[in-house]
Amino acid sequence: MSAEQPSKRTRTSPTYTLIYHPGLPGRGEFTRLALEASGTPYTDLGGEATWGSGDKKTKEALTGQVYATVAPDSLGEGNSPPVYALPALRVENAGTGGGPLVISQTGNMLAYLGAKIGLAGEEDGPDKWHVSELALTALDWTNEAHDTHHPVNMMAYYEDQLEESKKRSKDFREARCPKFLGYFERVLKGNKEKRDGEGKYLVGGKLTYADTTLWQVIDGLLYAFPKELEARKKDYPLIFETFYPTIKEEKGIKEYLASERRIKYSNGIFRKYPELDRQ
Ligand SMILES: N[C@@H](CCC(=O)N[C@@H](CS)C(=O)NCC(=O)O)C(=O)O
Repeated sequence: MSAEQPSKRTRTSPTYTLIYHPGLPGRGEFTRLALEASGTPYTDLGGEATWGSGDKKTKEALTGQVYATVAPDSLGEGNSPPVYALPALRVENAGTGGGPLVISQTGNMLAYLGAKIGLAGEEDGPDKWHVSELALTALDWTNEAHDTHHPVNMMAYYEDQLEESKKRSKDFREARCPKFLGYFERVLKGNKEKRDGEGKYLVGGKLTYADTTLWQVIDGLLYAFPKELEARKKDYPLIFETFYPTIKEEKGIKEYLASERRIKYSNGIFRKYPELDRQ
Protein backbone atom coordinates (compact mmCIF):
# COMPACT_ATOMS: atom_id res chain seq x y z
CA MET A 1 0.00 0.00 0.00
CA SER A 2 1.40 3.39 -0.88
CA ALA A 3 2.41 5.54 2.06
CA GLU A 4 -0.09 8.26 1.24
CA GLN A 5 -3.12 6.09 1.77
CA PRO A 6 -2.56 3.89 4.81
CA SER A 7 -6.18 4.20 5.89
CA LYS A 8 -7.35 2.62 2.67
CA ARG A 9 -5.36 -0.55 3.27
CA THR A 10 -8.34 -2.45 4.60
CA ARG A 11 -10.93 -0.92 2.29
CA THR A 12 -9.36 -1.74 -1.03
CA SER A 13 -8.61 -5.24 -2.26
CA PRO A 14 -5.22 -5.01 -3.90
CA THR A 15 -4.57 -7.13 -6.93
CA TYR A 16 -1.01 -7.82 -5.85
CA THR A 17 0.18 -9.81 -2.88
CA LEU A 18 3.86 -9.97 -2.03
CA ILE A 19 4.78 -13.21 -0.29
CA TYR A 20 8.07 -13.14 1.60
CA HIS A 21 9.65 -14.26 4.88
CA PRO A 22 8.46 -12.15 7.85
CA GLY A 23 11.04 -10.08 9.74
CA LEU A 24 13.52 -9.43 6.92
CA PRO A 25 13.76 -7.02 4.00
CA GLY A 26 15.72 -9.69 2.06
CA ARG A 27 14.88 -10.32 -1.56
CA GLY A 28 11.30 -9.20 -0.92
CA GLU A 29 12.57 -5.65 -0.71
CA PHE A 30 13.22 -5.31 -4.43
CA THR A 31 9.54 -5.85 -5.19
CA ARG A 32 8.42 -3.71 -2.24
CA LEU A 33 10.48 -0.76 -3.48
CA ALA A 34 9.04 -1.02 -7.00
CA LEU A 35 5.47 -1.19 -5.69
CA GLU A 36 6.06 1.67 -3.25
CA ALA A 37 7.83 3.89 -5.80
CA SER A 38 4.89 3.54 -8.17
CA GLY A 39 2.24 4.00 -5.46
CA THR A 40 0.75 0.62 -6.32
CA PRO A 41 -1.53 -0.86 -3.65
CA TYR A 42 -0.47 -4.31 -2.49
CA THR A 43 -0.83 -6.73 0.36
CA ASP A 44 2.43 -7.61 2.06
CA LEU A 45 1.92 -10.92 3.90
CA GLY A 46 5.36 -11.13 5.50
CA GLY A 47 5.34 -7.39 6.17
CA GLU A 48 1.99 -7.49 7.95
CA ALA A 49 3.23 -10.45 9.98
CA THR A 50 6.14 -8.19 11.02
CA TRP A 51 4.83 -4.66 11.54
CA GLY A 52 1.07 -5.17 11.17
CA SER A 53 -1.37 -4.25 13.93
CA GLY A 54 -2.81 -7.77 14.11
CA ASP A 55 -2.55 -9.83 17.29
CA LYS A 56 -0.27 -12.86 17.71
CA LYS A 57 -2.81 -15.26 16.22
CA THR A 58 -3.35 -13.08 13.17
CA LYS A 59 0.39 -12.80 12.61
CA GLU A 60 0.80 -16.55 12.92
CA ALA A 61 -1.94 -17.02 10.34
CA LEU A 62 -0.18 -14.60 7.97
CA THR A 63 3.11 -16.42 8.50
CA GLY A 64 1.29 -19.68 7.79
CA GLN A 65 0.04 -18.27 4.50
CA VAL A 66 3.59 -17.27 3.56
CA TYR A 67 5.00 -20.73 4.19
CA ALA A 68 2.06 -22.55 2.59
CA THR A 69 3.36 -21.04 -0.67
CA VAL A 70 6.60 -23.02 -0.40
CA ALA A 71 5.23 -26.10 1.38
CA PRO A 72 7.19 -29.16 0.22
CA ASP A 73 4.01 -30.94 -0.89
CA SER A 74 2.49 -27.95 -2.73
CA LEU A 75 1.56 -28.37 -6.38
CA GLY A 76 1.00 -24.63 -6.71
CA GLU A 77 -2.03 -22.37 -6.51
CA GLY A 78 -4.55 -22.54 -9.33
CA ASN A 79 -2.73 -23.44 -12.51
CA SER A 80 0.56 -21.91 -11.36
CA PRO A 81 3.45 -24.27 -10.65
CA PRO A 82 4.70 -24.49 -7.05
CA VAL A 83 7.14 -21.86 -5.83
CA TYR A 84 10.72 -23.03 -5.22
CA ALA A 85 11.86 -20.15 -3.01
CA LEU A 86 10.47 -16.83 -1.78
CA PRO A 87 9.74 -14.10 -2.75
CA ALA A 88 6.62 -14.73 -4.78
CA LEU A 89 3.95 -12.47 -6.18
CA ARG A 90 0.28 -13.42 -6.35
CA VAL A 91 -1.92 -11.60 -8.83
CA GLU A 92 -5.61 -12.32 -8.38
CA ASN A 93 -7.52 -13.67 -11.38
CA ALA A 94 -4.55 -13.33 -13.71
CA GLY A 95 -3.58 -16.98 -14.03
CA THR A 96 -4.33 -19.42 -16.81
CA GLY A 97 -8.01 -20.36 -16.51
CA GLY A 98 -8.82 -17.29 -14.41
CA GLY A 99 -7.36 -18.35 -11.06
CA PRO A 100 -4.47 -16.61 -9.32
CA LEU A 101 -1.17 -16.11 -11.08
CA VAL A 102 1.65 -16.91 -8.64
CA ILE A 103 5.12 -16.10 -9.93
CA SER A 104 8.53 -16.21 -8.30
CA GLN A 105 12.15 -15.23 -9.04
CA THR A 106 12.74 -11.58 -8.19
CA GLY A 107 13.89 -10.59 -11.68
CA ASN A 108 10.85 -12.24 -13.20
CA MET A 109 8.48 -10.56 -10.73
CA LEU A 110 10.02 -7.17 -11.44
CA ALA A 111 9.81 -7.68 -15.20
CA TYR A 112 6.14 -8.66 -14.87
CA LEU A 113 5.31 -5.67 -12.68
CA GLY A 114 7.57 -3.17 -14.41
CA ALA A 115 5.44 -2.62 -17.47
CA LYS A 116 2.19 -2.62 -15.49
CA ILE A 117 3.29 -0.07 -12.90
CA GLY A 118 5.25 2.24 -15.20
CA LEU A 119 8.77 1.36 -14.06
CA ALA A 120 10.10 -0.40 -17.16
CA GLY A 121 11.27 2.68 -19.09
CA GLU A 122 9.69 4.09 -22.24
CA GLU A 123 6.49 2.25 -23.02
CA ASP A 124 6.97 -0.62 -25.45
CA GLY A 125 10.43 0.60 -26.38
CA PRO A 126 13.79 -1.18 -26.26
CA ASP A 127 14.58 0.38 -22.87
CA LYS A 128 12.70 -2.37 -21.09
CA TRP A 129 15.40 -4.88 -22.02
CA HIS A 130 18.10 -2.66 -20.54
CA VAL A 131 16.03 -2.10 -17.42
CA SER A 132 15.72 -5.88 -17.08
CA GLU A 133 19.42 -6.59 -17.69
CA LEU A 134 20.56 -3.94 -15.22
CA ALA A 135 18.16 -5.15 -12.53
CA LEU A 136 19.36 -8.72 -13.11
CA THR A 137 22.97 -7.58 -12.83
CA ALA A 138 22.23 -5.85 -9.52
CA LEU A 139 20.52 -9.07 -8.36
CA ASP A 140 23.64 -11.05 -9.30
CA TRP A 141 25.56 -8.70 -7.01
CA THR A 142 22.99 -9.42 -4.27
CA ASN A 143 23.62 -13.15 -4.63
CA GLU A 144 27.33 -12.56 -4.20
CA ALA A 145 26.67 -10.44 -1.10
CA HIS A 146 24.68 -13.33 0.35
CA ASP A 147 27.53 -15.74 -0.33
CA THR A 148 29.97 -13.67 1.75
CA HIS A 149 28.35 -15.01 4.93
CA HIS A 150 27.23 -18.40 3.54
CA PRO A 151 29.98 -19.40 1.12
CA VAL A 152 29.91 -23.13 1.84
CA ASN A 153 26.54 -24.24 3.15
CA MET A 154 23.37 -22.19 2.84
CA MET A 155 21.65 -23.99 5.68
CA ALA A 156 24.59 -24.11 8.14
CA TYR A 157 25.43 -21.47 10.75
CA TYR A 158 27.60 -18.55 9.72
CA GLU A 159 29.90 -19.29 12.67
CA ASP A 160 30.59 -22.73 11.21
CA GLN A 161 31.88 -21.25 7.95
CA LEU A 162 33.60 -18.18 9.37
CA GLU A 163 37.04 -18.76 7.86
CA GLU A 164 35.58 -19.35 4.38
CA SER A 165 33.35 -16.29 4.87
CA LYS A 166 36.40 -14.14 5.56
CA LYS A 167 38.11 -15.34 2.38
CA ARG A 168 34.99 -14.90 0.31
CA SER A 169 34.37 -11.42 1.73
CA LYS A 170 37.91 -10.31 0.94
CA ASP A 171 37.45 -11.18 -2.71
CA PHE A 172 33.94 -9.67 -2.71
CA ARG A 173 35.22 -6.39 -1.26
CA GLU A 174 38.46 -6.15 -3.20
CA ALA A 175 37.49 -7.52 -6.62
CA ARG A 176 33.75 -7.94 -7.07
CA CYS A 177 32.48 -4.70 -5.52
CA PRO A 178 34.84 -2.47 -7.55
CA LYS A 179 33.84 -4.33 -10.71
CA PHE A 180 30.10 -3.90 -10.08
CA LEU A 181 30.53 -0.31 -8.86
CA GLY A 182 32.67 0.58 -11.85
CA TYR A 183 30.14 -0.96 -14.20
CA PHE A 184 27.14 0.90 -12.75
CA GLU A 185 29.13 4.15 -12.63
CA ARG A 186 29.74 3.73 -16.39
CA VAL A 187 26.06 3.01 -17.01
CA LEU A 188 25.12 6.23 -15.19
CA LYS A 189 27.81 8.19 -17.07
CA GLY A 190 26.69 6.87 -20.44
CA ASN A 191 23.05 7.63 -19.71
CA LYS A 192 24.05 11.12 -18.56
CA GLU A 193 26.19 11.92 -21.59
CA LYS A 194 24.03 10.31 -24.27
CA ARG A 195 20.54 10.72 -22.85
CA ASP A 196 18.77 12.57 -20.06
CA GLY A 197 19.71 10.43 -17.07
CA GLU A 198 21.58 13.32 -15.31
CA GLY A 199 23.45 10.75 -13.23
CA LYS A 200 20.18 10.09 -11.43
CA TYR A 201 18.81 7.23 -13.50
CA LEU A 202 20.29 4.16 -15.15
CA VAL A 203 18.04 4.10 -18.22
CA GLY A 204 16.52 7.20 -19.84
CA GLY A 205 15.26 10.18 -17.86
CA LYS A 206 12.91 8.61 -15.35
CA LEU A 207 12.83 6.12 -12.52
CA THR A 208 12.76 2.42 -13.42
CA TYR A 209 12.89 -0.76 -11.39
CA ALA A 210 16.59 -1.04 -12.36
CA ASP A 211 17.15 2.09 -10.24
CA THR A 212 15.18 0.86 -7.25
CA THR A 213 16.94 -2.51 -7.44
CA LEU A 214 20.46 -1.07 -7.64
CA TRP A 215 19.59 1.40 -4.88
CA GLN A 216 18.60 -1.43 -2.56
CA VAL A 217 21.85 -3.28 -3.22
CA ILE A 218 23.93 -0.17 -2.46
CA ASP A 219 21.88 0.53 0.65
CA GLY A 220 22.31 -3.05 1.83
CA LEU A 221 26.07 -2.91 1.24
CA LEU A 222 26.34 0.39 3.10
CA TYR A 223 24.81 -1.47 6.03
CA ALA A 224 26.83 -4.66 5.70
CA PHE A 225 30.22 -3.29 4.61
CA PRO A 226 30.25 0.33 5.84
CA LYS A 227 34.04 0.69 6.00
CA GLU A 228 34.61 -0.78 2.56
CA LEU A 229 32.00 1.42 0.92
CA GLU A 230 33.18 4.52 2.76
CA ALA A 231 36.70 3.94 1.43
CA ARG A 232 35.49 3.46 -2.13
CA LYS A 233 32.83 6.20 -2.37
CA LYS A 234 35.15 8.82 -3.86
CA ASP A 235 35.86 6.63 -6.90
CA TYR A 236 32.21 6.44 -7.90
CA PRO A 237 30.83 9.97 -7.61
CA LEU A 238 27.76 9.46 -9.77
CA ILE A 239 26.63 6.49 -7.72
CA PHE A 240 27.27 7.98 -4.30
CA GLU A 241 26.77 11.71 -4.83
CA THR A 242 23.92 11.73 -7.36
CA PHE A 243 22.19 8.38 -7.88
CA TYR A 244 21.96 7.07 -4.30
CA PRO A 245 20.71 10.29 -2.67
CA THR A 246 18.32 11.05 -5.57
CA ILE A 247 16.58 7.68 -5.53
CA LYS A 248 16.27 7.89 -1.74
CA GLU A 249 14.25 11.09 -2.14
CA GLU A 250 12.01 9.88 -4.99
CA LYS A 251 8.29 10.21 -4.39
CA GLY A 252 6.98 7.02 -2.87
CA ILE A 253 10.44 5.82 -1.84
CA LYS A 254 11.05 8.64 0.61
CA GLU A 255 7.72 8.11 2.37
CA TYR A 256 8.17 4.36 2.38
CA LEU A 257 11.66 4.52 3.90
CA ALA A 258 10.32 6.69 6.71
CA SER A 259 7.39 4.34 7.37
CA GLU A 260 7.04 1.29 9.60
CA ARG A 261 6.75 -0.83 6.46
CA ARG A 262 10.49 -0.57 5.81
CA ILE A 263 11.73 -3.61 7.73
CA LYS A 264 15.13 -3.23 9.39
CA TYR A 265 18.13 -5.22 8.16
CA SER A 266 18.88 -8.23 10.34
CA ASN A 267 19.74 -11.82 9.47
CA GLY A 268 18.95 -11.64 5.79
CA ILE A 269 21.15 -11.10 2.76
CA PHE A 270 22.80 -7.96 4.07
CA ARG A 271 24.27 -8.69 7.50
CA LYS A 272 26.50 -6.63 9.71
CA TYR A 273 29.49 -8.79 10.53
CA PRO A 274 32.32 -6.30 11.22
CA GLU A 275 34.92 -9.06 10.87
CA LEU A 276 33.98 -9.43 7.19
CA ASP A 277 34.33 -5.71 6.46
CA ARG A 278 37.55 -3.86 5.63
CA GLN A 279 39.82 -3.95 8.70
N1 LIG B 1 16.84 -16.35 -7.48
C1 LIG B 1 15.82 -16.26 -6.47
C2 LIG B 1 16.41 -16.63 -5.14
C3 LIG B 1 15.37 -16.89 -4.11
C4 LIG B 1 15.98 -17.24 -2.77
O1 LIG B 1 17.13 -17.69 -2.66
N2 LIG B 1 15.21 -17.00 -1.70
C5 LIG B 1 15.66 -17.26 -0.35
C6 LIG B 1 15.24 -16.16 0.58
S1 LIG B 1 15.86 -14.59 0.09
C7 LIG B 1 15.04 -18.55 0.12
O2 LIG B 1 13.98 -18.58 0.72
N3 LIG B 1 15.74 -19.64 -0.19
C8 LIG B 1 15.36 -20.97 0.17
C9 LIG B 1 16.03 -21.99 -0.72
O3 LIG B 1 16.65 -21.62 -1.72
O4 LIG B 1 15.90 -23.16 -0.41
C10 LIG B 1 15.24 -14.83 -6.45
O5 LIG B 1 15.98 -13.89 -6.79
O6 LIG B 1 14.07 -14.62 -6.11
